[in-house]
Amino acid sequence: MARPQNEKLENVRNIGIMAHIDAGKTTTTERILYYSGRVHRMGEVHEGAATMDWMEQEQERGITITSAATTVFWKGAKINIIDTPGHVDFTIEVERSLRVLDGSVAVFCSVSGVEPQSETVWRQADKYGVPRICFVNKMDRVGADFYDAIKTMREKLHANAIAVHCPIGAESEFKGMVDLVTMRALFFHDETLGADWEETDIPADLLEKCKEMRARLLEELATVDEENEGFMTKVLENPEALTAEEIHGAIRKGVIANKFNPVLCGSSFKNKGVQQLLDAVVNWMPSPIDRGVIKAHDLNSGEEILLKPDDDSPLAALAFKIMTDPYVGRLTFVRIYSGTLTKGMNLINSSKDSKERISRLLEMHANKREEKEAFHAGDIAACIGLKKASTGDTLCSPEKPLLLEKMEFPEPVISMAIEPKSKGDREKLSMALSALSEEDPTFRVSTNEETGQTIIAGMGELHLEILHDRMKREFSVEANVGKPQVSYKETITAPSIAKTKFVKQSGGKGQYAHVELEIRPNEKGKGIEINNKIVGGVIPREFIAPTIKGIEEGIQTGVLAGYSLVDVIVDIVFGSYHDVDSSEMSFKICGSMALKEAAKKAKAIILEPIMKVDVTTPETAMGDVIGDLNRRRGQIVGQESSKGALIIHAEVPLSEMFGYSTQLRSLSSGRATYVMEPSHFERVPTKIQEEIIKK
Ligand SMILES: Nc1nc2c(ncn2[C@@H]2O[C@H](COP(=O)(O)OP(=O)(O)OP(=O)(O)O)[C@@H](O)[C@H]2O)c(=O)[nH]1
Ligand SMILES: [Mg+2]
Repeated sequence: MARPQNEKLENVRNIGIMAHIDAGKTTTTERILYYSGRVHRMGEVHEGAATMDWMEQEQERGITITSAATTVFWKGAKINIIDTPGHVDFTIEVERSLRVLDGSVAVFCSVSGVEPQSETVWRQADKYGVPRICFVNKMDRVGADFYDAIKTMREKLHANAIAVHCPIGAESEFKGMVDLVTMRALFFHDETLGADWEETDIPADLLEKCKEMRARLLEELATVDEENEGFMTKVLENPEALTAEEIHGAIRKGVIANKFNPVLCGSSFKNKGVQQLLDAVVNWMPSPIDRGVIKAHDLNSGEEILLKPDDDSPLAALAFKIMTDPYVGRLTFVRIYSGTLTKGMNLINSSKDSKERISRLLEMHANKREEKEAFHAGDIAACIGLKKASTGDTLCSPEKPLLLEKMEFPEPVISMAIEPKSKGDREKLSMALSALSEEDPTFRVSTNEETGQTIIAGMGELHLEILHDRMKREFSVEANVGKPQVSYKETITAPSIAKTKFVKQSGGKGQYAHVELEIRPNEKGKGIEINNKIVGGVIPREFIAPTIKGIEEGIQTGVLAGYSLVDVIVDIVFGSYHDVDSSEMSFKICGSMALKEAAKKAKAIILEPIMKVDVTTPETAMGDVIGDLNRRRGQIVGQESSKGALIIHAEVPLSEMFGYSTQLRSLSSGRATYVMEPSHFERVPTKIQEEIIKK
């Protein structure tokens, strides 16, 4: 099925909007919907009316919880936009979006500049090499300082952040901006909600400043693209002669090469600068072609291949989000890297080795949808009909099975027990838990072996609170939850082996399974790897999957204190079976026993989540704050002063952070604040490990 003309690949932009909480991502996206004609009324976040924040909980709390995708058309380009949440508990939404996007708009508040979560999302974008443009929002707020915001980007993010706008006025006097490429001033009309603006010469009092800023911009562009001698010569000899096209070309090149971050200004709430941001996305952000080829593993030849974003190439799509939609059921969002996806198509889910069929295809506008016959390379599509696909799975055609690079998910750090309020809720609860954990790879459900309790784990208290609330509203389940606890992990520190037999003879058909495993520590953060190294069919093929299932179950419950194991490599190396007595069940049990036996001998240890904590405090309370962090086993990793306050950066075990807000308030007479987010897992001190095991 041919691609529509206005959706030519070079005109497609897949972008994300990311920032610290409350920077104005959703408000900006709402304005984009309005100006591009997608909606005819502006939805305001604080009135609970934002189109993008469509979940009830989002509207009530005025925050984004789940990333939402939408598509708009602007100046001949098709822009797929994903609005992400800023709250740290929902970091997976940013992570999975960055994995499938080609570019990103980083939004900053003009008053605070770079905030802790801006740093986190910036690093995430670095990890995926996603090109970024910067938007300094909220120029209308008291204390707005465009130049200071840029300074913090350069210092804290090491971004090559250079202004392409010069704001006209600030705070309540913010009127618009000078475009440093065209050297024209833009004044927005409040009467038409910013839909119109007037273009004039640069006001006399800003002319000198704009000339300087433009010179700085051109100079930087010349160094970013040293190969373009023509550009460099013009910048040096006759900058006036440079055309807007030439400058746009240089900016685009710098952005796509990840060497340059143009900075725009505006106020989404006051309807200023959003159309210019859209122009920037079209002019400077990469199309899927610019992002180039991506790697895949060809399952027929076993070789690595490179995929071009080409409609006629073999299909390769990555599932990056599962959503249960109240109207259409299970939706799987995919990014198509190559090939064409059509309605009714039969597919292979190569990550799960299963067959799937697409029954319908949808283009999403927040939670509204438009039915489509086909999607093409470079597109983002919502599919209905996929039963088994989960986040990170590869979908491809049966003729050419291939596997895209895996997605990595952070481990949950907080857990709590959950139980149905009544017998009637029991079944509904387990359905709700499985649906919610399918949507969210950072939400895990397990059973405590000793107590039989169901345990849910997630990225923070807000995360679990929202999920608990969703169970009630979307699945009508009443459940009681326990106190939040630290979600520890276990791992091994030495290699070991197990030779395990599971034999039961009690008259009639018995049980027989024999599994030998070799296990060893995996690299930190690399997760679990289970390899089948059986040769000569000593364990027959049909018993391998149950054996792996058993091993996975063993991994779930660990060996020291019931916490799941991480970062372990397991090789299944040998075994035997019995013609009559062996069954899938006996191999599953044996796999689990063998794993536990091996792990017990492999010097297991307990790991605890360490939080990155940033405390902003008046200098007078500094000593007390640091002393207190030290008592909490915290490590101070840095400090800086910012606008008369001191920011202390520390790493502190999560187990020591319960009740911190109350303590911090009393240490600083209510003047200090803090934010924290999960950083990594670390071995707990021996004494504490003993206490955890005793409990
Ligand atoms: N003064 C002013 N307020 C703004 C501006 N943009 C957004 N806001 C307000 O800031 C608050 C947060 O805006 P959102 O758009 O929800 O921010 P967000 O980045 O999507 O927040 P999360 O999704 O929760 O991380 C809302 O009350 C907005 O009305 C702006 O340009 N100026
Ligand atoms: Mg939002």
